[in-house]
Amino acid sequence: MREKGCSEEEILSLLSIRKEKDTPYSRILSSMCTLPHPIAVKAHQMFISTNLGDPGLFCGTAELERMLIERLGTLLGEPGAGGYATSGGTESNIQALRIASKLKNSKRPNVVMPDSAHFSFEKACDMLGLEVRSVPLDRELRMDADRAADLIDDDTVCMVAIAGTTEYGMVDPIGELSRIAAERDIFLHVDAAFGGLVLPFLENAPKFDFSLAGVSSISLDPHKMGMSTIPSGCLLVREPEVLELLNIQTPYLTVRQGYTLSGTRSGAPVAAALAVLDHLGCEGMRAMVRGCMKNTRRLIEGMETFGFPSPVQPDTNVATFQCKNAPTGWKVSWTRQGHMRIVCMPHVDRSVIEAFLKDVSGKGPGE
Ligand code: 0PR
Repeated sequence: MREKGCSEEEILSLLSIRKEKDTPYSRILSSMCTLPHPIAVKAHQMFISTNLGDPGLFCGTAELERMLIERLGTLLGEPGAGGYATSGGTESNIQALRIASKLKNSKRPNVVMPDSAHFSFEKACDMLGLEVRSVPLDRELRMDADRAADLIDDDTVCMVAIAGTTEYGMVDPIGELSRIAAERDIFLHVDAAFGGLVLPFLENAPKFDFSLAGVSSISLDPHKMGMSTIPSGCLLVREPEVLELLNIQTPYLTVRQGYTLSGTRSGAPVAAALAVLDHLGCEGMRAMVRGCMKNTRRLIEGMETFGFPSPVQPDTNVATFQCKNAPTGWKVSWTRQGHMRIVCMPHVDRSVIEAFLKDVSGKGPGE
């Protein structure tokens, strides 16, 4: 660290030089994050110094967190759901598995999850000493429910299903998995980190939420399709009491106990997430999601015309292609099966899609 501080001008110059090295969102087709909505930025700035780690000091911010959980619980079919704001899908998934493990005391606990599960579950299982039982996917890249049922035994503490897979945007057969979970008394965690703010706003979307009796908990990330600021995730549980299983004593805080994984937690992304949901309302969210799905279909149709078919028709706005090379300047990602993957987030608007397709066709700039 330098001995004498330097001017604000110098600092801002140092920062902007680095910022220019970042890829602009207009070229990022691989991310599940997006540009935050302007109302999210305003809300974030207002709450930038708040700490939900000591909620008694920030009662108003804590109220916003409760409002956010209530809005999302209602959206997901259970207005009385419990939950809290996490740093994202990883923390929510870890906490869900902690709850499930504590609910069922097993000496050799295992978790049944699809091959498509996000790598955060690998971290969670490693931390918690849980055996991973991977369920193969069917031809449409959804978890095979029969195979899942076969893998469940007396030591299964949790079954995981995905609503909007990271790589292919698919939704597992959660109705069927919910029936199996209820029948066999297994905790069912739905990872809707991505799809949780897509599916409720789509027509004819498959059911995935608390309206299915067997669903015990849900991860949902406002910093993905909620256009909130980073880091913004939420864990929701059907029965609020199960959160208390994670309680530890916090003697010198304004509250005596806490169940969150993080200690210090910014209230800024919480305010931002709530601001976007209330500002857009269901109507605005529907329009945003409809636009993303329309762009996804346009991209798939365009790529097919150029001879790059999609391996699946996605349930959400994640498009994948049998295509080996991306045109220069674009940031796409690749699935484990080697497909090109493009997430049609709100910043990937129609003009971005058309510019990308133009470059794929070889008629773009630089050709
Ligand atoms: N569950 C699902 C279904 C996810 O897709 C993700 C992340 C997580 C959980 C974990 O969420 P957090 O990263 O918030 O903890 N999915 C994206 C992915 O791995 C995250 C991402 C975002 C990656 C932007 C790259 C990127 O540029 O693809």
